[in-house]
Amino acid sequence: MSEIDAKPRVKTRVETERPRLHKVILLNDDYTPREFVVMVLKAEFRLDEDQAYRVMMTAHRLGVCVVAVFARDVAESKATRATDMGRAKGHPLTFTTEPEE
Ligand code: TYC
Repeated sequence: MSEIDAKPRVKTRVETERPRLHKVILLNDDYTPREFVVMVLKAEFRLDEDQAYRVMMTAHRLGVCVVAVFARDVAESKATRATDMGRAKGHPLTFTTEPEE
């Protein structure tokens, strides 16, 4: 038997990156009633009254507010569902998503 160990000594390492989380962002508009925004935030994002009111008022004052972060598919479907809730009542209420840094 040979004394030479011919096993390969090079290990391959696959570099994996954790998928980025995505923010759901609430956009202000001039038409959707405040109470309706609060209702949608409670229904789709499970915020309580106080959290929903604060998020709504932040978007109202600053133009945008991050609602929450999720895996990409969850963020996109929640943003679509929440936006559609407004559209169903004729409101321009809009939620968008963007990846976290
Ligand atoms: N700006 C709206 C109003 O004065 C209320 C509102 C708040 C709408 C936040 C959208 O994301 C929003 N009726």
